[in-house]
Amino acid sequence: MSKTAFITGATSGIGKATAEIFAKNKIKLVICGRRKERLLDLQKTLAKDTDVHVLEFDVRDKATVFSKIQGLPETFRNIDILINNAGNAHGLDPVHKGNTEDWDAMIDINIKGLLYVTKAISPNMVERKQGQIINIGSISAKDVYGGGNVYCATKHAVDALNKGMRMDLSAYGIRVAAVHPGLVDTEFSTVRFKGDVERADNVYKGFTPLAAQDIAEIIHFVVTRPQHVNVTDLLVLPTAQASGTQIHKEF
Ligand code: NDP
Ligand code: 8X3
Repeated sequence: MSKTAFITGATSGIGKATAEIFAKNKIKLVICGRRKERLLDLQKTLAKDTDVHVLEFDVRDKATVFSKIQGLPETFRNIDILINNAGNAHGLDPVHKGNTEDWDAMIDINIKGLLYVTKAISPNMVERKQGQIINIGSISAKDVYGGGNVYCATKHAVDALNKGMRMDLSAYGIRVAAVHPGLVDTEFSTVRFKGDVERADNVYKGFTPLAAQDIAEIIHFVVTRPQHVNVTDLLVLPTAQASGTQIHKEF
């Protein structure tokens, strides 16, 4: 019987690439995000390979997160794989110049949103004694760079939650793991720099960054290990990136 995966942040980047590779491998999908048109387009593309249900919501909206997940149709209600991927950086300001709205957005999306979705889905996994949760962290969960203050703090929180969730859920046969990417060329920097595409493109110049597909393939590897194998914590960097702060660029 095919598994069902629930992917947050499936409208672009890592989440979308993961949906694509899961679909090719006949995993049923619930794809989520705020941009409904993109979700519907993706549903149309992937429907040739698997069953896809679209769920449009903002992970910050607690009531909607719970009502949408509780309202899933019967055939999509038992989630086997949760990919906690939705998230972004907002701004790169030093702390004394920080924009408190950016801070709220990152804390509310990257930490609280991930928790709401997990709380809405994990009780069913516990009841069925079956499930796998992949939390998308970051090199910023392990390292910190100037201007990364609050974003890095949210990803350090994801790292801690990943360990804590595993402690809470392993007794029920539920696998919890984190994949921590380095620089991946997605819409991430465009969001961080509030639509300044030129500044965003510069982040990925002078070296070969990871592509969303690189991370999606690794996520697929993790979820296809046998039940007794839990790949708990994976840091995946572009070869040119040695740490959160050291990237070898050539122009
Ligand atoms: P993208 O900007 O391409 O994708 C972000 C996704 O998150 C989108 O689908 C977006 O959907 C969704 N999202 C953002 N805010 C919300 C919200 N409030 N409610 C619901 N969905 C939301 O970036 P990436 O693919 O790169 O990022 C995915 C994850 O990977 C993030 O957690 C990020 O922190 C992490 N990461 C990224 C790295 C990189 O270098 N790119 C490196 C390490 C980690 P929509 O806007 O439609 O709601
Ligand atoms: C995204 C990678 O280095 O911009 O988490 O924080 S980085």
